[in-house]
Amino acid sequence: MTDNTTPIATPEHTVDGFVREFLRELNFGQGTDLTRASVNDKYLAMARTVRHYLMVRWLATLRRQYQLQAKSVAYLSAEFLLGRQLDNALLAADLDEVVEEGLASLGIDLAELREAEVEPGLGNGGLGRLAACFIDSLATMNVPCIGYGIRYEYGIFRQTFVDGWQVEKPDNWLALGSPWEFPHPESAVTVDFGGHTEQYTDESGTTRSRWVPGWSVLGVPYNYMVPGFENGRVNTLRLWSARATRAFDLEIFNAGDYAQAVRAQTFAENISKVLYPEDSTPQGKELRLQQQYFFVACSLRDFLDQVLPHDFDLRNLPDRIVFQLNDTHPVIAIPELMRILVDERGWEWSEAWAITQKCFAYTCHTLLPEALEVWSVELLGKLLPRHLEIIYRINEDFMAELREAYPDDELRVRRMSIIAEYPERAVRMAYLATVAGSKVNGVAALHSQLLKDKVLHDFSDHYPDKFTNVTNGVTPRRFVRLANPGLSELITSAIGDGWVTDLDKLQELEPLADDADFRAAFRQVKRANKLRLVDVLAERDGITVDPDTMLDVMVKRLHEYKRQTLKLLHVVTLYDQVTSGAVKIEDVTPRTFAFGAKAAPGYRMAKQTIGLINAVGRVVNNDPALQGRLTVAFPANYNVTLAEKLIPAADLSEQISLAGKEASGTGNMKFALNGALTIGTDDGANVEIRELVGDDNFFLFGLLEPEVAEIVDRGYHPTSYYEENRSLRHALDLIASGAFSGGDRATFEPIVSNLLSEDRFLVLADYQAYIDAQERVDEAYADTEAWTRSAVLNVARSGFFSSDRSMRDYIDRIWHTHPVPPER
Ligand code: NBG
Repeated sequence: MTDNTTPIATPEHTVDGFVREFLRELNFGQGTDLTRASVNDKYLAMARTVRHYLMVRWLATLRRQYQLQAKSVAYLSAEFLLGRQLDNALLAADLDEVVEEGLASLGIDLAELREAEVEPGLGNGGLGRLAACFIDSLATMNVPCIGYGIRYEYGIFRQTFVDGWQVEKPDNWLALGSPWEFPHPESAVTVDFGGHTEQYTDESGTTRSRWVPGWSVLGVPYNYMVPGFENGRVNTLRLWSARATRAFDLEIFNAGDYAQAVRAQTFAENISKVLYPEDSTPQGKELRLQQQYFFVACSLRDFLDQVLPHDFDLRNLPDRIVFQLNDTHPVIAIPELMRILVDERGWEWSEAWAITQKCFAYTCHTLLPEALEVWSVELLGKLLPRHLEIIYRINEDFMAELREAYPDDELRVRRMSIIAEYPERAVRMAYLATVAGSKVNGVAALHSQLLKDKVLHDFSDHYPDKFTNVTNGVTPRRFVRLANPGLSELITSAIGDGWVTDLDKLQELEPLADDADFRAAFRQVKRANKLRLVDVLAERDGITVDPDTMLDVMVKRLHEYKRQTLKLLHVVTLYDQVTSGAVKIEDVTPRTFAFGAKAAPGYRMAKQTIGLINAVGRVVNNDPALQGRLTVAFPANYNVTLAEKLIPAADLSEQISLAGKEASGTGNMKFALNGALTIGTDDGANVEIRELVGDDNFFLFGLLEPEVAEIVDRGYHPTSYYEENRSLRHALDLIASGAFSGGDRATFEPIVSNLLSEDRFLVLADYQAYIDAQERVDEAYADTEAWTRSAVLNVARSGFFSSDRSMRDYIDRIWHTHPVPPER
């Protein structure tokens, strides 16, 4: 008998094998031939061919998981910022050379096809990219994991500049086909919304509540491969797309209104139409709540009904799964599991609660109070009436528990209520997650400490064992091995290639920091990376960059707390010093200031700041007095693809948030790993980077978190800094004078007056410390050998920031899952 569970064979891992398969895909899959094929045809055929090489592994992984029923992680995340897929797949399957050669033999340039891939921008920034790094690490570490999220039809907007101002364009990433996904419409699940609840009496005479939904939509799963690095494992990422149910439009159609029926379809499909472009500052929009419930309801349904065997006893659920809540976006999964167990399976409340508490863990990603999601009771009750009842019930029990623990402290009990009463009655999702989750973690040591001491202090007091830290990490596959092939080769030639999956091995580079030849080779790699970037920026943006300048980079979302304006004040100060004659241009270190940042479309101050960066850039770049020694480069539409080119070329990494505001940062890690030195505050993961790389190899400046708290408590007066600091005053006056806005004083008035009146993130208080630190940077940079030594030490000492290490920490402290090596 043939083994019908392995019906396919992997194409031959040779140039010929690849070429045959590729041509077959081009002919039979794309329906064209080499003479007629467009670049997109070739790209799609190649991508599908590469997929074939991973398919046997994927099916084997699924089969083995079904047989073993090993405990898995379900990573629930509203965002997965994947970046381009092709190179990662080639790396995982060890195919890059075969494909390059194979294509070349047909007269096709792999580099050209690469550029045809549109990156799936299904995330805003750090949070979504972190999710992508985590699933990469789990696959590489052989840990069973399924990522669950939303297949947004439009990802993060494409940023363009018009006269220096941000204009958003839709990101129609699916327009030319999406070869990395596998749709499964036959496995669609139904998700209900709206309606009301009603009481009824069950067979045993107990009064129970049930949900009578008002409308429903279908969730269609799209599967993506998540290949481990050369280890034979391929995990799954399952993203949900919304469709109208048959009943939905038929009902209306039967009523005779065809146009209305089509509109109904649009209404349903809107749920997965677009990613909300707010980073760290959610807005309480109904559609966003629909998205959140939509994807977790689909995911729970999928896991319980499709992934688990039919006879699975849900009392054992915690042995089989842990649902990791990536921030509060998926927290509605908690009442959803309760509803399934109590309403659909008829469990007792207490039994259901005991199991639910063991199945969830929550990661908090913020310290900004405005970023802690709340949903108004009115909205939640309208959209998910039964879930609201369940949340109330959870809260009732929780309040009773608290009153028993703190009989004389009603104030505290109310403070901790999952339901806020002011300014409107609303559900605090972070509190719900903390009460229900088995663990709560922050994303860097300082952040986790501040969560315990401040944001969730009452809770950490009440549940001391729930709180833990897992410092973020980044995948060395994408951000070193793929993004920086030159450095990868250099490292491998020195210490072998084990570092790709064991990043602590980078420590072995440490002695080479003192080896002049190694340093020279290291500098050569950096220079080659700069030259590559120069080409990319010229081609992509028409920007000219001089590779012989220090590349000083600040790339991240535009947010006041991250303080792009502080960086800008440094640029304006240098400009002022040179143009006023206070400093001779020959004495200025030639620098290119590279910015990359998207602003949330509704965030006015952020958009103003983008306008100001471009305005300062225009003046600085065109001033002959600066002789091209100071340049501002602000390519539009910063994304993962551009990050992979920018980071390896950087000399200086700007991580200058106000202390106590950046939960972790992950860009900071990518720069250090690629040999840039950091100028940074004592914030987020900067703290750990500095501890590891050493004070001599890091430019620390600025107020510490407790100092910030003290100043704010005392009452912060930005004008006093303005009055007392001459160069700060000059810089701000210059902006206010219209020097960067064609003499128009009104254009950037909001930024200046905001800094002078409120300055919520203490830009002015940290200004002088920042300028001083930049002078230390200049001095250090002047000593090329010493600078290179520091850069090498940054690489050698940053192995801790691998997301493989983060995953090990999650496994040890939170998930208690185990690797499952593939069958050999
Ligand atoms: C972001 C933080 C970053 C952190 C990432 C990943 C949100 C809500 N938070 O500091 O601002 O690095 O999460 O943890 O997007």
